[in-house]
Amino acid sequence: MIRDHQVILYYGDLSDSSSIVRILAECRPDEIYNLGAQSHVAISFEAPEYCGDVAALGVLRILEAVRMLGMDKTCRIYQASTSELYGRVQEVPQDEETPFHPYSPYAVAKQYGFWIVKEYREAYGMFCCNGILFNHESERRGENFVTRKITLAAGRIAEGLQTHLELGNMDAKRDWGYAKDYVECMWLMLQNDRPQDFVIATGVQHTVQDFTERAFNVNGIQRVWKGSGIHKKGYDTSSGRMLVCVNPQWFRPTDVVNLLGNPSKAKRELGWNPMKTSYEELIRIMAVHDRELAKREKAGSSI
Ligand code: F7E
Repeated sequence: MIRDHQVILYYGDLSDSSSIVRILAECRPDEIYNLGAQSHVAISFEAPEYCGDVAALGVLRILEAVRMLGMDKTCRIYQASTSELYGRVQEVPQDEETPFHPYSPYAVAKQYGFWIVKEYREAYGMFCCNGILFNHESERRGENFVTRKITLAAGRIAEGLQTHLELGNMDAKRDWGYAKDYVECMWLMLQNDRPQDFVIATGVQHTVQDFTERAFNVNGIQRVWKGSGIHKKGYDTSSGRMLVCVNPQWFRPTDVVNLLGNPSKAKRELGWNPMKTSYEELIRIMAVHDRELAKREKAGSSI
């Protein structure tokens, strides 16, 4: 246990029921937000069993611990579900009624989490909700997710610390929002009168290529694209240098390529504003932050 002003950190693990029960027994929380998972889709193909244990059974362990401790009528639970459940999409845009077709070990595990939350709500009357979150990004995003990989590379290339960026499928389309806004919506879901599932998205879609383009623009670099498919390359318009290319190493065995959420229900029933931070502003926040990191790296390396 670590105390840091108002926040107390406990050590526990979603694969370890005893730690979950111990922590909940000590804290007796009013609200639980389960954001825990092995959340990288590509890595779930490398460690599928671990991903299933944590992202699927981990949810069950929390629900059971809450029941065992007699907190099922007092504790509200938020489960981080995901747009990856739509996977090989059945319709565009996706809303709360769109059928699922999970398309990775991660998404299959998350589907169990989604349904077990629904089941405990109906079977035991527990206040538990799924937030079906579309991609939520920020300057705190892990470095191996595509948006952060791009903003970090754009900053380092602008500072002369990196020559180019290698990506996988640049045609994949995502509905990217700002994580800070999405956390507000998670909280609103637990303040609601009754437990329900909600799509949390912006309703705006862009390609990985478009995100890349704009992140470089924030850094004052304009590019021109040549070629297609695995031969697609981005060149600096002023120097003619190749800055972006495709490396099939980043392709996935099955990739989700057309995610676009319809946040109407969250807007209507929770009063949530999906456009608080625009796509352009999100990229600016991330790119400016990561340019600053690159500047510091450069200053450090030249000492
Ligand atoms: O990939 C393509 C890749 O890894 C986005 C997680 O938080 O959001 C996230 O899952 C797209 C994919 O996120 C690279 O093939 C191209 O089509 O940033 P990502 P994700 O897979 O959408 C959902 C909502 C979650 O629930 C997940 O936990 O970008 N892509 N080139 C690449 N992706 C990566 N990572 N790296 C590349 O070089």
